[in-house]
Amino acid sequence: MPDGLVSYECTDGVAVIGLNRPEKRNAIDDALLDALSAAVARADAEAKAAVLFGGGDHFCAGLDLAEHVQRTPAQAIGHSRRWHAAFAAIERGALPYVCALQGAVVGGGLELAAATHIRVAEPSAFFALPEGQRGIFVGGGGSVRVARLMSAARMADLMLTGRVLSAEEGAAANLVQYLVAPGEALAKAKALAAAAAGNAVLSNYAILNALPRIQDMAQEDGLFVESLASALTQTSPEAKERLQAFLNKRAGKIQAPKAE
Ligand code: 1HE
Repeated sequence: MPDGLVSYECTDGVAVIGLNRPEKRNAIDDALLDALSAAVARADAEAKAAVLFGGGDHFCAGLDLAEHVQRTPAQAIGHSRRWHAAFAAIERGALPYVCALQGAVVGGGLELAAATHIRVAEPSAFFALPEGQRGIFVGGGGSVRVARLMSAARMADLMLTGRVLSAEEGAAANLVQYLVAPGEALAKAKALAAAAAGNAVLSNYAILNALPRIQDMAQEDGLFVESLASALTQTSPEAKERLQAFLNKRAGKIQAPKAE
């Protein structure tokens, strides 16, 4: 895919998708959303994991406000539903997504990051939800995904007061799993995606699609679905081979983390 609003490359089963509108801080307009959806569909067809990053100094400034100011309420509903569909293809597809964050991760940018499965941030990353200040509400799935990550109480604090979280505060609030040195987020995200791409396909599918749904279930239902997912992953010849590889000492052992 040529480097238009979204860049795309795929190497060794890892698709790398870049928001490429740095002059507008990667603000998401309809054209960028379409390009992102096309890249996600292409990754689905040819990759085993994916990385999402923002070109320039900022991951994403959220919704393109210049376009949004023109929308009627009816158009705003349709627009929000289009974002939901686009982000659901990331969150509940078959590919693990890792995103690399720097600079602004705000509004719809945070909603997009929350649709990925692992978030890696550089010290420059900051998190905000300025929808209240702009007179609108989240519409890209944030009231579900961001609230579940950081809690509705913390999210309300950001939205009501305009509070901006630093990278470290974002990590403490569960928005970030990995904090890395300046300039290292993309490389770390690629390494994590490569690790996830090495897993069995059905295991990854269950991790992305069963695990989050089980959180929405009653305990007994969740345990039942867990057993079904466990049985499903076992049907794969890959599972037998991987288990046998460990038993035959062909697979690596788990290593304790190295002391800092
Ligand atoms: C934009 C946008 C945008 C920048 N829509 N054009 N999001 C926000 O409220 C965030 C608004 N943006 C900012 O606060 C700042 O731009 C940043 C902190 C992200 C970056 O600051 P800076 O100094 O690097 O850039 P800048 O000079 O503010 O912006 C550069 C250009 O990008 C400028 O356009 P130009 O033609 O004057 O050069 C800005 O107007 C443009 N730009 N952000 C449109 N968001 C599904 S619901 C989701 C709801 C939301 O996402 S609400 C949050 C929206």
